[in-house]
Order: sequence, then structure tokens, then C-alpha cells
Amino acid sequence: KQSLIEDARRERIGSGSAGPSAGPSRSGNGAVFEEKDGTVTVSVLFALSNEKNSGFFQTGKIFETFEAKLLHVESRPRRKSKFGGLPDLEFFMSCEVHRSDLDVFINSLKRVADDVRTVPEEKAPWFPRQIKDLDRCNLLITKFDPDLHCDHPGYNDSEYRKRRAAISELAFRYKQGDVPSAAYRRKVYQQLRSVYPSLACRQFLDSLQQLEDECGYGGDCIPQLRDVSAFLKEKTGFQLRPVAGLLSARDFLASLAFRVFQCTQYIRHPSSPMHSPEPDCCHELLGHIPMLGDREFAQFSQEIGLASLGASDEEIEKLSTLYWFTVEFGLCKQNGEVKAYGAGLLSSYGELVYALSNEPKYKPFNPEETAVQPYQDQTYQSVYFVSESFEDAKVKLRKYSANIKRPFAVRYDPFTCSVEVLDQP
Ligand code: HBI
Ligand code: NLE
Ligand code: FE
Repeated sequence: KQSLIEDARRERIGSGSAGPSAGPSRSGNGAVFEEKDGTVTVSVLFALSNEKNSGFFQTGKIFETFEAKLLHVESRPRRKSKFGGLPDLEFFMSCEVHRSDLDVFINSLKRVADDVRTVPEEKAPWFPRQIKDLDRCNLLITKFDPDLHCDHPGYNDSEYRKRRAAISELAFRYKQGDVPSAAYRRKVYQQLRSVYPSLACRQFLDSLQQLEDECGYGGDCIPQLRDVSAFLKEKTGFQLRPVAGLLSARDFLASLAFRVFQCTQYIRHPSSPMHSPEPDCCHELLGHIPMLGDREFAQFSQEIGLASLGASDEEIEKLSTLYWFTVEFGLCKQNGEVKAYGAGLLSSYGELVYALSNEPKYKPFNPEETAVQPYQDQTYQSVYFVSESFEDAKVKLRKYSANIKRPFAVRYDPFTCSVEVLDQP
């Protein structure tokens, strides 16, 4: 898991949108170093002209002389001002050197390479600052990929796999602001609809009614992402964007900070209509959309997203567990009865009925405890967390988020759809 995240970071360093002449995205001077038993980790950027071909070997010699231990190397062509000739190369190298050698090491490099700069270590993982940065939040998890897993119900169904590949393609090409239009199909609606009045929370039922009146829910066609997105935008400012499959928790949660919900568009295999371990359009449309049409719940969702920006991997793990037991599988009290508000329940007839039967174990929602509750995503949950109300869950989550350690605070500016980063003294 760690290595995927690392890959993504590298990918981002390599694909910085500023173009090939700009340095890696984390540029700037004034190095911050990690100190370990007399050695320091330093990331250094420099350029080598192709006219003096020996530059590469000379820098290599310097690394050798100072016994610099290489940790990471990247190169890329640098745009040239003059016409013709091979482009200069720009290098990014991280290495460990002896603390006492550092200044001489850098000065030696300056004699053989151009534009030598040291770059600070990252204080926190990269995160999106603007809504269009979500185009780079696209790290997919291959967990439920029907092409790769022979226990997926669609594995032996080549028609199904072809259709999913086509739908994925649309999501890969999507850029923030595009208007998507993949066709939906439907199956599960009537069966779930019949049990909602007794098992779903009030907010869900209100929203669903509006979606039936205004968005074609319950009709002959599966509603289009575009129409549902416009509906939500009006109700709570949430908008939808298509995604090809399961995203990394970090990228998925980051979108929520911008009131953007990443929606899968393929449908579950017809052999298992009443439960699917992976999200699909039934899950998004029936489980998530009605809840995101509720103002209080929309705010709750965005707050989880904001808390995730730049958080450590351990905190992301906890936040995604919280998300799991609230947004996906949450129960809440209403007029003395327990009702479902979690999307994973509201889109699975099988689990919805199970969760509100006498069988499963209930625990009161309490973020510290909920965040570390182990869970699995293959079949029904063995425990559900019940909150007193949404308001109560929101207040508790806010208190929990305030305790997450980050070297900065974030604030969402709805006018520019951007996150402001406020450095903490
Ligand atoms: N990706 N597309 C998609 N949909 C999800 O619901 C989703 C995801 N990635 C991660 C994830 N959910 C869970 O880890 C949450 O608990 C964050
Ligand atoms: N189990 C849910 C369903 O069948 O709709 C999907 C859960 C996705 C996390
Ligand atoms: Fe979901």
C-alpha cells in the first residue's frame, strides 16, 4: 500500500502541470533536512548542458567522493532557449551524505552543474489546492477489478468486462468541468424502494422523493450523472465526477473537501443484484446521492474531506475507517428507532435488512473508538455504529478532526472552490 502512495507522489513530481521546463513540483530553496546519526538526507536539483558531455560523469564522481548514498534519481529534458541541439537534462537526486560534508558537497556540484538547488523535504503529502487539481487525484486501487480477479462475478463474462472498460475509459479522460454522459442501466430499484419507508432515515426519504419528482428516479432509465449532479449542486453544492473504480482513500477523501463526489458508473454484475462488495452506479445513485442532498450530511462529508488534506498515512487510515462506519454503514436514532443512513446499507437490500434485524452487534458512535475498529469489505459488517443524530455525529467528528496533528490549517473558500492553507506559527 505504502509503495502505491509513493508511486503516486513520484508520478506527481514527474507530471507537474507547469510543463517540462519547470522543476519538480516541490521546488524552492532553504533546505530542511532529516538528521540521522551524523548523516542528512538532501534532495538536490541541477541541470547539465549537453554541450559539455562530461558533466554527468563529473557529478557522479562527486557523489562517489562524498560517499553519498543515492535514494532517488530522476531526470527530464529541459526546454532550451537556443534552437537546435539536444536538450539539456535536469536532474533530481535524493541522497544521504555526512552532515559535515554537506556544504563542500553542494559547492563541488555547483562547479560542474548548472542551477544547483537543494529542495526542502516534504512537510506533508501533496494534496489538491484547487478543484481542477482533482484531475490528479486518480490513483486507482485494483482490488475489485473484474479483469484481474477470478472471483469477481463478471470475470468470465467478456461482454460485461468490455462494457466496463468502455465506461472506465470515459472516466479516465474526464477533466474537472467536463459534462459526462455515460448511459446507466437499472435493476435493483423496486425491491429496495419497498423497504426504505421502514428502514431508511428521514433525510434519505425526503431526498429520494425529490429525486423521483425531479430527476427521473424510479423511471425506466437510470438517471444521467449530469442531471443528478445538477440536482445536488442546487441542493447542497455537491457535484459528481465519474471515476473508473475504487480510488485510494487519500484521493477519494480529498475530493470531498471540494464537495466533489467521485462516482463509479458501471453496474454490478446481474448475478448478484442484492449485494456487491464494490461501489457501482446503484450504490452511488441509491446510497450516496440522496444523502448528499441533505445539507447537514453534505457538511459532515466535506468535513471528513477537509480533515484528510495533507494528513499522515495513519490518519488517512483512521479517517477512512470513520467514513466507512458513518457515510457507508452508519445507523442513527430517529424518534426512538434505529434507521439507516449509510450508503452501503441503502444500496444493498441484503445488508439493509440484515443491519436492522436483531442479529448484528451495535455500538454507540464515538470517533476515537470507531476510527480503530477493524473491518472488511467483502461481506456484511459484523458491527454497526449508532449515532444519536447527524448533528451529534458532526459535532463529535469536528472535535476529533481538531485533534489531528498537521503543520497547517485548511479553510475552504466556496467562491473560488479552493483550499486556503494557513501556516501555523
Ligand atoms: N473509491 N471510487 C471510490 N468510491 C469509494 O467509495 C471509495 C473509494 N476509495 C476509498 C474508499 N471509498 C474508502 O477507503 C473510504 O473509506 C474512504
Ligand atoms: N454493499 C454495497 C452494495 O451492495 O450496494 C456497496 C458497498 C460499497 C462500499
Ligand atoms: Fe460508497
